[in-house]
Amino acid sequence: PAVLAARDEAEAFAPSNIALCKYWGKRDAELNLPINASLSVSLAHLGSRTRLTPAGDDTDRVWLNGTEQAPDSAFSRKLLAFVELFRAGRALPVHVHTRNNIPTAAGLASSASGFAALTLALDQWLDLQLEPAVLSAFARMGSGSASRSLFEGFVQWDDGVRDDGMDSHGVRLAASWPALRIGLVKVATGEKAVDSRAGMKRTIETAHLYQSWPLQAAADLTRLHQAIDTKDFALLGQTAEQNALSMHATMIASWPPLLYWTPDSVAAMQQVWALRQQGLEVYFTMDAGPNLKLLFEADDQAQVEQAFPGIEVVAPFRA
Ligand code: 2P0
Repeated sequence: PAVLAARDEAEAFAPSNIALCKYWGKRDAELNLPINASLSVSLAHLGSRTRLTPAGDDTDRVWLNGTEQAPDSAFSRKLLAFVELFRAGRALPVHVHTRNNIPTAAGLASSASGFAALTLALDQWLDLQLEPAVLSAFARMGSGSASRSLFEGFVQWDDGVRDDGMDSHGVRLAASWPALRIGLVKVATGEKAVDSRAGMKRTIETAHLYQSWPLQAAADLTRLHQAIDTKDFALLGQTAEQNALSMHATMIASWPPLLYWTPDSVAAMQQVWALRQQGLEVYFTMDAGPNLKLLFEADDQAQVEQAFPGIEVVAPFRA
């Protein structure tokens, strides 16, 4: 687009999201095109807010939670490379201010909400007025899971068939589930040794078990749609938990092995299973890290909070 100027200021928010059917593996690493479609739920008010202003000092600068980031840091370089996709060589130096209100204690990744908020802010700043699906496809190029953070509620990220990836973006599902709750259980914080990008690559390259993953994901996607359509919470929870454990099985079967769990992660899983044996409908999912995200319904919130002190509970569909 022939954009020559930028607005004085643009600001946008995007939510974080938790996948019930995970994204694990790329068919194109440059464009972040996935091997399998995934399905997530966005975390309402928890996410990233990004503000863009023209750089008065003619220098690109980046702040995260109020702290300026070194220009040569991985964070700044990845973010500014993404900005460059939109500027396309035009001289529009920018100051980027990003804030995450995701409790750092929850150990949630912020790249999904961060790239989604940045995409929305860039669209405003450059007055591009791109369609949501196009914005989602752009956000995907920053970080795959960001394609899902463009939307609220349940979101499916389609794998797509095109080489340019323009059919691989998030699509919001019409369904709502007001009683659904997500509990963030902190097991450990701190940087992970192997990030998702490197982890997926290693799994694909070294784990034969990965061959079964696309089949698992496809079957789980069908089951999740059925669960959402019929409001079958047990089916939703079972499917999400089995999907997460299947993804982790492929990681563990990689070489060198990728085990994101700590003994405390396993203890928390066993506690979830024990609670289910006692009749409490609670399930978990896990991403490329040691923390658990619990799935349950509003009626069981008090019991879940009692079993997991310090849990942060999100109501994704509550206004
Ligand atoms: C997911 N994860 O579906 C899966 C489950 C982690 C485990 O999406 O390389 O940060 O930037 O496309 O999006 C995290 O991967 O990876 C992720 P890139 P991303 O939520």
